[in-house]
Amino acid sequence: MTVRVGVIGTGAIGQDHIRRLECKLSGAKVTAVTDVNQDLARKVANTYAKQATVYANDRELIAARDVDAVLVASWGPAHEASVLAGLEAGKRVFCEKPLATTADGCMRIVEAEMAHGKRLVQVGFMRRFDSGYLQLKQALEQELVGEPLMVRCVHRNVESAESYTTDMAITDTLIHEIDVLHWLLNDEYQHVRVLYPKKTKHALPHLQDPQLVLLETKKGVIIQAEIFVNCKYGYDIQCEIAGEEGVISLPDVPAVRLCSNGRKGTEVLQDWKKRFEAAYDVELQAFIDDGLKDEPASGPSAWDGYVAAVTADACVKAQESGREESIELPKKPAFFNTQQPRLSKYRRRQR
Ligand code: NAI
Ligand code: ISE
Repeated sequence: MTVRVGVIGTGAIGQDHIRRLECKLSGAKVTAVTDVNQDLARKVANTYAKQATVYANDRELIAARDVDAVLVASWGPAHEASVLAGLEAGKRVFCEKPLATTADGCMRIVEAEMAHGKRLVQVGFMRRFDSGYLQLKQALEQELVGEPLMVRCVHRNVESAESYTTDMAITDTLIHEIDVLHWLLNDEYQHVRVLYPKKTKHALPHLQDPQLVLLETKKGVIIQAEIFVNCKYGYDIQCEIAGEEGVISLPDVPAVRLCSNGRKGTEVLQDWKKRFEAAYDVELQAFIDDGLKDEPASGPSAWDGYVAAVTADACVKAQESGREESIELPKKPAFFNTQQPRLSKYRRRQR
């Protein structure tokens, strides 16, 4: 059996996902694509998915009889409408982050999915499938460092586009830390503060860069997250958790060690694409496998998308107020209590 996928948005990550569905993963076929830039959609179909039909818009693609599942990789503001239309048609939906650009929008998706009665949505929070984060999760579950007390993480990009604004440090960049850290710690956020260190000369006048986000969880863990999107030297993701009995950190990205011209070192990745390549493969295979088995979606849920949006809103408020802001969430509906499958399953796949 094959899950026939329709892809909405054929830009950077849309193309990557089409390629992995067609060439790397099993049990999937891209049968349809669309993009508001129709020339791009045709070009991408012609390059990576020759048998796919190019549709004029998301509605026509979602309605197509040979589309079992929809992959939303358009711009954030377009996500909500496509996800809701997918759910209305009873189709499985994989949606890149953000699930929707507002917490209310995410809640509308949560409610639509619950009304449908079966989990069909997976959000593209791929770090939960990354082998480094999975090892951290296992170490915490095995209590290797005892109770976690503090987390220090770093999210650095070489440079940001002109269109990148101060709030996007939260909604586009920190959003990955927001999702992965509460999952890792099995905890909930309570308060946030944002500090602006001295601004780098490499940031455009409208952008505050770097930023330090201080999140406090209900169990009292303090997370210090640095967002620095014009760091110049590379794409760098770090995470260190200090517990009562020791410290654990994300493993280094494997890279050749070069000794030359009196120096010893390794290259640093220049963008996000390679850093989480294996995690993107595994998250999408999990989505396809759920479809093949006709099981409820088991990856990051619409509720996780909602939690991320509520937390991001509080972080943006804290950016603007300069004060500590509260993060308040309603109780998680039992509908979303299904667990992500055993960690070992994903780790085996990434070896
Ligand atoms: P992009 O700008 O390269 O591509 C977006 C594409 O969507 C464009 O080709 C645009 O024409 C198309 N589009 C916009 N509105 C549309 C609509 N209503 N219907 C159909 N097509 C539409 O952007 P990129 O980098 O591919 O990002 C896409 C999404 O994926 C964003 O939400 C972004 O946050 C997310 N993303 C996630 C990453 C991850 O690590 N999980 C990494 C990069 C992006
Ligand atoms: C991008 O939008 C992503 O989602 C990447 O995963 C992230 O690390 C990068 O900083 C963002 O620009």
